[in-house]
Amino acid sequence: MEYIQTILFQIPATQLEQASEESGLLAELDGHRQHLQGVSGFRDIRITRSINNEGNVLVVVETRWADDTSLVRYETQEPNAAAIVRSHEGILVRDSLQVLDMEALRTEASFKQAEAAESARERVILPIAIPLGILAFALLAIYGLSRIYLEIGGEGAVALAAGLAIGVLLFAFYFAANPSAPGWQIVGVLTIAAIALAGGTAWALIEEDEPHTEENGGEQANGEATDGETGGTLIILDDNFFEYDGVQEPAIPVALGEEVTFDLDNQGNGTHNMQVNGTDDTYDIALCETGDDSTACSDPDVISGSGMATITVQLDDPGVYNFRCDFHPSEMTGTLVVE
Ligand SMILES: [Cu+2]
Repeated sequence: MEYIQTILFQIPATQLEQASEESGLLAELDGHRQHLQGVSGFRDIRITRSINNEGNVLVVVETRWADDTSLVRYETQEPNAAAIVRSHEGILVRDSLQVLDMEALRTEASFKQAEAAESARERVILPIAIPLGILAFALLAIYGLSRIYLEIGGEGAVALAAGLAIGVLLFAFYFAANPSAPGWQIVGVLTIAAIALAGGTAWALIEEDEPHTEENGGEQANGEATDGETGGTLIILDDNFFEYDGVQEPAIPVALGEEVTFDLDNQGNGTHNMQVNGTDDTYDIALCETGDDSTACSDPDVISGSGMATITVQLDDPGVYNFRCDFHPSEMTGTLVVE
């Protein structure tokens, strides 16, 4: 906030020369300017004059103060502009002297501060923020899209990629055709794209962490692996063990006489497989081959690290059937229990 004292007075044009002389009113006010520089709270003095309709010279003396205390102190101690003017009362137009104290609503200083802040933002923040934003968006696009494509997989990923490419083309075409399109449209589209991308990435990362049971509808509700329409039940292969329902070297219950398919998820780095033996303890061949009539084998019969496979068994006689990994026959074992 700024406080202003405004002194208005008139001098007849005929007195102007005298007022301008060395010891005249105007010269004295000019000299007062020097004195004010040392006064606390003082900001500025402005002396303006104009000729009015009656041929008198209207003089305005404006002093600006940082606070009202400084202004009050100035007004009550001489020398001050009002006292100087009064000491020359003889040359003034009668009753023309007015002294007004005013309060500034918005100072030029605060205008300048606002302008300075604005230009600092334009000069410094925008040139940094825009490239950083573009970089972040590009990284999100590269990383996020790769996760999303991996999670969707197959034709879905191709369709999504094609859709995105068309979308980007339409976006570029629209803004190329409308160079005067307002900035908020671009920002809006990019913001929506970034939100969708972030959401999709989060979804892909969450999906990735979950075991792949649900996509096959596999259930282990009563602990018994059944098949039919529900699809496969999950067996995890890792370095170097089988895991079923959280248990290693598992004994897996299987329904009698039903065709049962298990999903085999190799979560290890090593190569594994699964071969189910008959009720005797011999495995016919070292590495099982799908289609061999005496053993059930994973399909494919070699599952490299992070790979997936299935195995289908139909066990018509009750009993305990051994299974193993042909690559780690002593470590990786388990049983299918048919009752
Ligand atoms: Cu193995």
